[in-house]
Amino acid sequence: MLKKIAEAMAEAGSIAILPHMAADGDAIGSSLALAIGLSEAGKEVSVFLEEKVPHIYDFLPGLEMARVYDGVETKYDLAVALDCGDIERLGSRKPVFGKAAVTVNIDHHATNTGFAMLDYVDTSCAAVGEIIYELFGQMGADPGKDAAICLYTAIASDTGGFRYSNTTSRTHTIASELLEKGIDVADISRRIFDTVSPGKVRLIGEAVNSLELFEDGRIAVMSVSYEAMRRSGAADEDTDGIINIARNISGVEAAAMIREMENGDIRVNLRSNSYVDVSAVASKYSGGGHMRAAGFTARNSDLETVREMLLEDLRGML
Ligand SMILES: [Mn+2]
Repeated sequence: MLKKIAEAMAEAGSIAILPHMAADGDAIGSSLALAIGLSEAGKEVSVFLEEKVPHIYDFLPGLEMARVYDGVETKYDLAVALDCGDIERLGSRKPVFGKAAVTVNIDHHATNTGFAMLDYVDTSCAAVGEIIYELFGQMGADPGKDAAICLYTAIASDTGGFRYSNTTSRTHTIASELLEKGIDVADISRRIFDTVSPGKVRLIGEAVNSLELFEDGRIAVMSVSYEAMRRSGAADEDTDGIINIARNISGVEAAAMIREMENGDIRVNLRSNSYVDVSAVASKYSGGGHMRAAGFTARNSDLETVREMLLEDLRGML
């Protein structure tokens, strides 16, 4: 299938690349790497984003090919969704995908719904970045230093710096080959892992203050109201990774961060350490993800209701 996708891309003149909404390092890094590869192959490439790229990714090569989608419906020969478990993750960009002559879905989420003409879902890959690296091979292309920076960012992001259980020997092999391109690992790591905004530090304070432990400390829940979010001055992207503080507490198996958005929606991020399948909980509420990291959005609800609902689900899984 990956070969078929490479062939379809070779035949296409214009290609739209669509990472999931609230794009993370894997979604953005994979998208930019693919954009660099395809534009070097002479394709007309656009990366359409749902929101502005988080500042920590400002250093990535290829950003000049990316922009926030403005709603103008252009027909592409091929549109590819990256790191999207389902079509709803494309948000306002669904028409760009739907109108393309050929649609492609490249992902690694077990909950992927297979929504394209050409679906390639490999759940054994830690990051979509690994699949894009292989796609370069199928295209007969060699990633240069710029694409390598993007792919390394993608893979390092989704593996938490090669620390999560999704990290495989192949993950390291690919990373090793990316290092051969002369990328500066220390610089990339510092930018994506060790840089925080003042707003994020204040938001961490709010989240930690809200922390509650249940079931002898096996469940950890953090709840952040919109008011707390506003008070901290944090941006949406600043919520990234805060849930790990709860997950990392000794004795905790399942952690949830429940956050009230400006529009009243409740965003839930879930993590587990060894046996609770949080993707099953997320699926129940039309969300998705992986066994150890998943999420969903609850509409027409409130923090307290979602918290109660989740607690019941998580208790049932211990
Ligand atoms: Mn991913």
